[in-house]
Amino acid sequence: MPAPEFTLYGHFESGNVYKAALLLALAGQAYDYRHVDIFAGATKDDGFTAMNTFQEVPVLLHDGNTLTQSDVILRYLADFTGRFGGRDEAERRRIQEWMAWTSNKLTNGISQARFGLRWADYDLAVITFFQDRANAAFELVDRHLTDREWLVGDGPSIADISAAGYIYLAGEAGLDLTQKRKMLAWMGRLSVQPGWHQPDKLPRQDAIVAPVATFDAPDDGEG
Ligand SMILES: N[C@@H](CCC(=O)N[C@@H](CS)C(=O)NCC(=O)O)C(=O)O
Repeated sequence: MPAPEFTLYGHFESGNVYKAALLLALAGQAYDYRHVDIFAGATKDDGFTAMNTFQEVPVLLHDGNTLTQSDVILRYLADFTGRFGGRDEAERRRIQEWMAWTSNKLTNGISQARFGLRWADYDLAVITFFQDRANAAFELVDRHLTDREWLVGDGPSIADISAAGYIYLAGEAGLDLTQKRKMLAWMGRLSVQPGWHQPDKLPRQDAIVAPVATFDAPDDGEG
């Protein structure tokens, strides 16, 4: 079997890495995976910084391109595979709107509350601020899904993957989703798509070494 075309640098606790890994799986793309020990400062060393000036995971390498920022990675993969990117220009624009909003309100709310609860020593008021931000975003998503199955168009897109990818981690941010019925049903629809996997699939090695894992394309992905 030829080596996968894609290499993903990530950390198993990262929701942003999960988003990229999830789209690779849903689009049926095999990839090599390299663990970056973000808690030991591995994103700050010279080698990593030369690859990603933002000093963050995920990073995706493909065909001589170095992609950073999870939503840019999603757009790149959607364009490359011809899947999940929207059917026409109008849908593409709507998808970009959703991803910009998601990053600012929804992901920011969940990720900061989760970080504050799990790893940092934030004041309760700070955690509550970010939980409120996430809850307001959930309200909006739930309302938007009242009479539709997907955020944009009539099928799953990178807008859904970008938003739902992080919402799967909401429990770790102390957020309760039980009243968000439409949102839960939508996440359920995404989680039965061929190739879908939970956020905890990525390996837990502690050093950047030659690929720590290779994920084959899922059998049931359309490729
Ligand atoms: N806006 C970025 C956020 C990436 C991000 O926050 N990555 C975190 C892990 S979730 C990270 O690498 N943190 C390590 C660090 O900042 O040193 C994206 O969407 O990819």
